[in-house]
Amino acid sequence: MNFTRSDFPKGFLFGAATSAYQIEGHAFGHAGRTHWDDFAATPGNVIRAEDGARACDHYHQWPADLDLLQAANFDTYRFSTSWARVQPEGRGAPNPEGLDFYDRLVDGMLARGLKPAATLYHWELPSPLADLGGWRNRDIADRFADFTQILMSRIGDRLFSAAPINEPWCVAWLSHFMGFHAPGTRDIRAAAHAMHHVLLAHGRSIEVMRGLGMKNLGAVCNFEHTSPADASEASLKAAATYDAIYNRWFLSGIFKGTYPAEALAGLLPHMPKNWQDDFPTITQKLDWFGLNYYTRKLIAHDAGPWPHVREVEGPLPKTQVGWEIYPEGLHHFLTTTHRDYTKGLPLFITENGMANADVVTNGAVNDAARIAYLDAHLAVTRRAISEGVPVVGYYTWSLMDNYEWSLGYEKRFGLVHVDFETLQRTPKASYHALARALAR
Ligand code: IFM
Repeated sequence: MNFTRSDFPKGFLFGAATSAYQIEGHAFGHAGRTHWDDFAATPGNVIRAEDGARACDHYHQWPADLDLLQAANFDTYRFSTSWARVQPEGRGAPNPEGLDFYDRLVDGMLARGLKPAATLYHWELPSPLADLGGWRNRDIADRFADFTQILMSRIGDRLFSAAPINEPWCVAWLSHFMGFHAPGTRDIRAAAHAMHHVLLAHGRSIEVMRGLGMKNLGAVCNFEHTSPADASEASLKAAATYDAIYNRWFLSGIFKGTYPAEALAGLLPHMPKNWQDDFPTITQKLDWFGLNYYTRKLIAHDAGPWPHVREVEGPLPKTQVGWEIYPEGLHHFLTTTHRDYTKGLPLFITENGMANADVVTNGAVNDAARIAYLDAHLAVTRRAISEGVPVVGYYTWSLMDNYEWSLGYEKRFGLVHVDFETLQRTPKASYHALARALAR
């Protein structure tokens, strides 16, 4: 790595991130069924129909996984909690084993000097709630508030930070308009409802956590740098629409109490009733904001129906999932988020990393490409800090290879290699490089 801890401001936090369904093993501990189990069981949705039943078996192997975080000299660990593990039916009686698991996990982090950074929802919606319409149904916000109350009454007293929902764009747009993630819906009305309800649920959850006296509450959104693929007026407009749906909808909702005009141009007729009345709940005060950033997109005009957007393949080097490597995009979002929306609120980079076709050779994994990727993104982070952007921490995605949703287990984002036959963990060169850079 081309940096050490001392190149960052004192107190800057380094961590790694994971999520519940991607690592835990959902078949264990009497967790309830989730819409990802259903989506994966439907032919054509997920490579080889793989699901999160066993994943990395973190449910049993968590002490060793936390040891890996500690040995890498991380300060903090961003993990998520499974709604269906805590409330198998999505409402009603909690599962004591689920609550005990997260209780032990948080204590395990504290025992190792790791600050627990929790995200309540990272996509595994309990199936019984999906049956009721899931994110299309306004009631989900109240059910999510109940889940927040149950879980945070148990672990909220020991968390460093908490955020309700990971990447609302994926929860709403990717899953209800594009249909690439569970529930695999392709319906503009469902998408418009989900785009709003996900923010309403965010607001209700923040209200509950404030009510419990919790501190350091934030939100985590994902961003894709967007440029027009050509100089035509139509492609400029298409790129602005893409940017509004992907990057500005959630920021505007949370920090301005409005939605961008370019997105409402298509979604307005499909919005839930009286949606404007929910902004007092959605715009709850936050203590920090988290950005997940990986790549950029080139967007051209598409002649089909609204939103008239088409992705065009770009020329930059790509990761194992075909995403262009474009660190400047991270600098762009750090500066514009601070300038236009968060205005001084501490910012975290809550996810950043790359998929690479890593193989174990003689017990080692040489992922030089990942080291370069992390280095380049941390360099633009330092630049943003030197320009006055209040970035206070960086989490890399991910601690270990895991279930990459509809791409199954073959795309590897981890600092630690996981053999999905034996579940053996092998720290990669990037893990060792980070551990050296972060040595205290
Ligand atoms: O694996 C995902 C994660 O669940 C959410 N953010 C992006 C990662 C890589 O695709």
